[in-house]
Amino acid sequence: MGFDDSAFIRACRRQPVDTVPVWFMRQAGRALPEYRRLRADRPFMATVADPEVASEITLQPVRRYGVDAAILFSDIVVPLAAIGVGVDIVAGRGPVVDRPFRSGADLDRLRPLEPEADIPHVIDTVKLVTAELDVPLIGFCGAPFTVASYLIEGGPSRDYALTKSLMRSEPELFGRLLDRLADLSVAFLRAQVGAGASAVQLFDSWAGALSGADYRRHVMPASAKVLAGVADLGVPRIHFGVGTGELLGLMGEAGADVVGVDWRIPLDEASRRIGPDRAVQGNLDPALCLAPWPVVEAEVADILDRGQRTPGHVFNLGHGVLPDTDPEVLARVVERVHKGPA
Ligand code: 1CP
Repeated sequence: MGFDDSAFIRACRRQPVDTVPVWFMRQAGRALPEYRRLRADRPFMATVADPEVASEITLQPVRRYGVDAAILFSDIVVPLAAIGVGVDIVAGRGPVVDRPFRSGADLDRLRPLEPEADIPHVIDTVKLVTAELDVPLIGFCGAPFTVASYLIEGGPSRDYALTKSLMRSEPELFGRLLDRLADLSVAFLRAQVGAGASAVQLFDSWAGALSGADYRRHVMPASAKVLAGVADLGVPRIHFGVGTGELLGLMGEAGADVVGVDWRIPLDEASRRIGPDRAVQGNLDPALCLAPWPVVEAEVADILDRGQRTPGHVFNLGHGVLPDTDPEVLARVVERVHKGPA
């Protein structure tokens, strides 16, 4: 692997670094005018399916911000679409599923992913990107629970009522669904690493909606299966969720090398909950990036300071870049992070 000595990979492995590495979730996207220009008349899924355009979008934030890692331009529902589940990304809303998951019969619609046949464009995009990049590329997938929430709810949800109801009323079926989604995610991640990605992130964005007990019993086994399913590849595995203060220890136990942390909990306290054997990633509130620079700067400095009291720190936001963010502010955040703790 060519990036073993990069700050990003070293921090993920809890090795000493000269400068704290930084990247941003959703760094490719609507905050960038050059992204909006490329997307102007292209539907999301068509953009993902075009390796020339998808690779350009992946590279844009690396050029603009000077971040220490790129993340593939794709989406957590791309593998579902690739196996024939009717799902589209609707502008201003997110993933919308034609026929939501309701019963055991719907399991048959979730066949295994065959990457060479089903997602050749993703493999080609990774190859194009990694040929250009001088920083590591992060591959990613959705965690089984978060992907299941879209399948069951039919789209974005506030309360995950149908998902939680199925989880508790038909735990066996829910477990089989998550197990299938885990297989899909493993195949998706392995294809990305096989084509050149140097790290992976498992996005369990909505796991914070669960209690620790429900997470441990109904969700953790499938996420652990995904993380174990790529362990032999030797690339760092980042495990991220939002509102997961009560779940951080379990998310580490699920098998991650790095646990992503949102802004609701101080980074050093998060690390204490996660334990000494894992690095942490985070945790600037993306909303603060819209505040005047002195506010942002003070927060970045505080996070860097707390990061020194963790076994390894990758600087990031606590969730994705908000569309109204001034790209200039993110560039300044990168510069400030690279200057290091006071
Ligand atoms: O720069 C990057 O981070 C790379 C690209 C990326 C990633 C990692 C996209 C592009 N999507 C994702 C993952 C993803 N998709 C997650 C996990 C990360 C997170 O929590 O933000 C989730 C929950 C989704 C689902 C999704 N796709 C949503 C959220 C809807 C909800 O439930 O609130 C949305 C809006 C999308 C569409 C999407 N995916 C990516 C982009 C740039 C967009 C917006 C496209 C558009 O509006 O035109």
